[in-house]
Amino acid sequence: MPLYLGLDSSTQSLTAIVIDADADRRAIVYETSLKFDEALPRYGTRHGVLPRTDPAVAVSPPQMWADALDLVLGRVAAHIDVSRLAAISGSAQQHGSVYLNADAASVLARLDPAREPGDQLTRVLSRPFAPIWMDSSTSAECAEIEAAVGGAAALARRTGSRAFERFTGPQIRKFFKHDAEGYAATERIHLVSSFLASLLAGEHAPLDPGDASGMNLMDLGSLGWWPAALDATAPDLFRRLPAVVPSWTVAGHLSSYWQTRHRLPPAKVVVWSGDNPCSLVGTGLVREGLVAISLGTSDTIFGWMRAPRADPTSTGHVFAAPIGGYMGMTVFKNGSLAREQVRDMFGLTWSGFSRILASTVPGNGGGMLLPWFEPEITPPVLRPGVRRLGLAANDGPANVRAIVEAQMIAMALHSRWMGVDIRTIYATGGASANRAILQVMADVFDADVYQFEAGNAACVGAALRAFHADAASSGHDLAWEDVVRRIAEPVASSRVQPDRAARAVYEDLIGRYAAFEAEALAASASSS
Ligand code: ADP
Ligand code: XUL
Repeated sequence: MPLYLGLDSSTQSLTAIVIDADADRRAIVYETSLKFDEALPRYGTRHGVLPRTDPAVAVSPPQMWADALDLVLGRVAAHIDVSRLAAISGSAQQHGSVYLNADAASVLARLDPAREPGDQLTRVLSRPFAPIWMDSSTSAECAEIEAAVGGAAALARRTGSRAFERFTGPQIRKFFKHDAEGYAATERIHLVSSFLASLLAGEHAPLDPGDASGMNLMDLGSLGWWPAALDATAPDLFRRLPAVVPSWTVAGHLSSYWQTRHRLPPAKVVVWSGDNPCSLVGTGLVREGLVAISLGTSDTIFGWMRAPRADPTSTGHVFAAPIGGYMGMTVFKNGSLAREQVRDMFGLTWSGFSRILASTVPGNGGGMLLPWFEPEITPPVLRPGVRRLGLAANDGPANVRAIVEAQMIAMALHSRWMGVDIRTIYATGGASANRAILQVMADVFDADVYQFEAGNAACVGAALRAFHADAASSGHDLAWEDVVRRIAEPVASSRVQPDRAARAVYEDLIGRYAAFEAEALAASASSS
C-alpha cells in the first residue's frame, strides 16, 4: 500500500512525516525533524534567521533549506520502504521569496548527486538571501503599492489583504528599487514552497493559490495574478512569477538527483503550499465554524470560510484554502520567541514556566504587558518595545503569566472579525505541547482546547495533501472529510476545559487590554 511524505520547511526547522493512508491502517508511520541552527551550523543562523543588525530586516540562506531537505530525505530513505512512496508534498513558511537567474532551470535539472544541493545552487541565486516573513522593512513599498492600486481597501478586496511588510509583493518591489540589476537578472521568483518543490522535481514548480495569497499579487476571485498589483509592484513581473495552479496539482516527479542520491523512487511531487494553509488540512478544519491556533515561531489563528469575508479592521487576511474555498487568518510575530525571551529572562525551563502558569491566578491581579519584543504584525507596531501596566519588570511569575495572557487576549480580540463563535480550539505548533499555556488559552477564549498526536499540523497537512492529490491524479476525487479521517483528528482525551471562575476575570481584562493596546498605538502614532 502506498505511503505519502509531507515535509514542512518552517522558520526554525525541517520536519518530515510519512503516512500510511490505507483505510484500515491509517496512521503516521515515521516522523523526523531537524533544527537548522543545530544541523547546519555552517550557515550561521539563529532560530533559522541570519544575524540581524536592523530589527526590521530578516533574511535566510536558501541553500540552507536545500541542504536540510537533503539531510531529511536521507533519513526518510533509511527508515521507510521507499518502494511504497507514492507522492510527496510540502509546507513552507509563508511569504519568503527566492530569486533565481536564467541558469536555474538547467542547474535544477542537472544537480550532481555526489554533492549536497546547497552549494550547487549558489550560482543560480540572483539575490543572495531570501527575505522571510519576519521582515518588516518595506513600509514605503506597501504605501506605494496601495496608492497605485487605489488604496488599501481596494488591495484587500482583490488580494485578501492590505499591503503587509512581509508579503512578497512589497519585498519584490524593495528588491527592484534597491538592486535594479539583481532584479533584471532574475528569471524566476519563487516562494519558499515553490522553490523547494522545484528542487524536488528538478524543474521550476508552480505555486498553489493558498501560498500565492500571501503575496499581495493574486486575485482571490480568479486565483490568477492581478495585473494592477503586478504593475504596482515591479516592471515585467508576470514572466518572473510561477503559474498558480490548483493545490492538488502534480508538479512533476522526484528528479534523478534524489533517485541517485538517496535511492528514492520517481514519486509524484505535488505542489507545495504555505504552512498555515497546510495546517488547515492538518487540523482537519474542512468545514466552517471551527478555528485552530498554531503556536509556532509565529502565533496564528485561522479557520475555513466558504466565501471570502474581508476584515474591516485590516489586520487579518483572507487566503485561498488548499481544499477549495477560503481561510481567514490573523498572524502575530511575537509568538514562541517572545515566550522564550520571558522564559530566559527569569532563567526558567519550560517546565518551570508551566509550573508558574499553573500556580498564578488568572488576571494576574490586573498586571498586563504588551508583548512587542519584535516589531508586531497584529496590531501593526513598527517600533518594538514591551509596555507594562501594573506589572514590575523584575517580577518573574507575574511576567510569565502576563505574556501568555497578552498573547491569548490579543488573539481573541483580533480574530473577532472572522465572525466565528469560538467554542472549540484545535491547537498545534511547538508550544501546543504545553498544557499550561493551553489552559490560559481555554480560559481567555472560554472554549475547549484540543491537542493532536503530531504537534506539527502543517507537516501532517502536507502529507494528507500528497495523498489527496495522488488520488485526484488517478481520477478519484476524495472528499476532504475522508482524507483527514483518523490522522488530522484531535486527541479526545487531550481536552483542556475552561475554568468557569476565570470567565468574569477575563471579560474585564480583555476590555482593559484593548484600551491599553489602543493607547499604546495612539501614543506611538503621535510620536512618529
Ligand atoms: P516553526 O514551525 O515556526 O519553526 P514550531 O511549531 O516548531 O515552530 O515551534 C517551535 C517553538 O516551540 C520553539 O521556538 C519553542 O519556543 C516552542 N516550544 C517547544 N516546546 C515548548 C514547550 N514545552 N512550551 C512552550 N513552548 C515550546
Ligand atoms: C503567515 C505568517 C507566518 C509564517 C511563518 O502569514 O507570516 O505564520 O507563515 O510560519
